[in-house]
Amino acid sequence: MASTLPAELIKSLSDQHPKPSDIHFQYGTAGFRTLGSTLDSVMFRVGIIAALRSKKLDGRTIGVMVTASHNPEPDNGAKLVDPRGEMLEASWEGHSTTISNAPTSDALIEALEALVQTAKIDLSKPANVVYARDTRSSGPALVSALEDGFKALKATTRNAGVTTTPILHYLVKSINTKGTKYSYGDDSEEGYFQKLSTSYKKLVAGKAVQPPLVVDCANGVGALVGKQLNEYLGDTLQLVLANTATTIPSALNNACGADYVKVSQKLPPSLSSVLKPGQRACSLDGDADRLIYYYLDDRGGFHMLDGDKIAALVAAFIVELVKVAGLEDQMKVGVVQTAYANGASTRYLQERLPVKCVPTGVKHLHHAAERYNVGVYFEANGHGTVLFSQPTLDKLAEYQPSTPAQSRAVEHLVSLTELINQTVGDALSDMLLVEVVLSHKSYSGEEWNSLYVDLPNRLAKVSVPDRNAFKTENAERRLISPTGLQAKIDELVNRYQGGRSFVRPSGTEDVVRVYAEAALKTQADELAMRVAGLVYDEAGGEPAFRPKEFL
Ligand code: 16G
Ligand code: MG
Repeated sequence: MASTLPAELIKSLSDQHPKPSDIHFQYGTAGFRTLGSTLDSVMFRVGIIAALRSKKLDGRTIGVMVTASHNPEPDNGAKLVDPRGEMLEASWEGHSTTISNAPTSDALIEALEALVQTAKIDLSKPANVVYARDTRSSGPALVSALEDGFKALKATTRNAGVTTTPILHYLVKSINTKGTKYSYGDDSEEGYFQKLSTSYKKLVAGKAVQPPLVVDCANGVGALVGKQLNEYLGDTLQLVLANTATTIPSALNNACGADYVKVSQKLPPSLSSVLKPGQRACSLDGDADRLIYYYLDDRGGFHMLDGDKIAALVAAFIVELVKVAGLEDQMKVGVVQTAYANGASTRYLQERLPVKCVPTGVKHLHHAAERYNVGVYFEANGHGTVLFSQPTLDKLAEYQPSTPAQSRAVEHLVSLTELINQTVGDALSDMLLVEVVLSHKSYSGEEWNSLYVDLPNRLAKVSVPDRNAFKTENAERRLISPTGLQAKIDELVNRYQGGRSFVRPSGTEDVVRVYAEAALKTQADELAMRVAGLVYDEAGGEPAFRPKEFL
């Protein structure tokens, strides 16, 4: 290989971004994520890693997103995006962790040299990176550390500014497919808005305009992007944007946003004076890649429509279109869920199409969904999308329908492939998708909600000294370690009608998570509390909830 690493340049820049000696960093489920104030050295190194990853892939453009999603404002993080807009290849997660923990500049250079050797990176190749950040106040300083990393490897870069995670994924794929027959779209924010709004307008043409939709932007970047999308949509759909305070740092994800709604199963208090009974509303998270819908009934009762309900709505709609199009035999639709999927949703879906359960985390769902012709994947927390395989896209393009009904269904399917951001779950794209289905079916929130009745459920978490002591199998539905704990959980679960519960270590926080569902709400709460108690007894942790909550 012709070139070597510019060690002097790396060292002089690295000395300006020393690694804190007392912190061990980890590239987890969603990249690096921790307190923003500790991430300077990590960001510098992420810049280098992104450039090396691009060199490894012959100069194809790699993405870096600076965000901590639904986490509190003081947190921040970085996520690398591979050329097709998907998550970083798993083996590089380990490389990233190793490099982020090299204690000194010299150790960093040694670790980088080792990576160049083991991954067989040709340093003479170009490096291209596109990057963006969310609205967090720690963002600008962290981006400048990231840029020093790019400089250290003399990468060619493009700053996509403040934008959503899904738009960054869209840009990566669009840049890498530009000028090819598989062009994903124009590689600009405008291209994204055009693609989404044009396909939305095609899909709802001739339908009654949906009533205004309240959108809780979590006081994050979704507010900025939602405002622009609103303009592109014009009078085809009115978005009433709420929680748009992007410049008040403490407001981000605070008592609002998709995670707040999903976990607390409550309306964000800020919406209580905005939302009218029967009106649809949805919440995005801090980087706009999750979506949860809800509405209030006439008596003010709150009803949540989470990722499972979105999967049910969307999958049934696509299956119907495929059938009307006469493509049933050639286009197999399947659904991917995780153990968190409500048991009632799994039952509903299994009656209609194949359903697979995989471990938590987008990369697992995404890869499993790629195995279907049309793969619908959603996590209960509202992260998800629909993937159309390349042969499926080709088939849709070539297909000769024989009736007007078939032809309309095929046109709709083609427009759906454009409306849906297939690189990653995208709250705004998913929101338009939901609106399309509601409009086609003339469903109110209440009618959508009645597709199936959620089993009451409860999430709890327990802080433990070592979450790595908890190991799972069968897509996280059973514990294999600590030994004996699963048998105790089984014994408890058997005592509850419709009971189901599982325990898994979190991939993003130093806690163990507990999920429970049962036929009655009080029983789901009690089961979660008891299983959390078992975990606590086993691991000597702290239940991160007050038992009072369960009364
Ligand atoms: C991350 C994952 C999300 C998952 C969540 C689980 C990505 C991009 N995001 O946010 O899919 O649901 O972690 O968190 O993979 P946990 O492991 O702490 O429960
Ligand atoms: Mg997010």
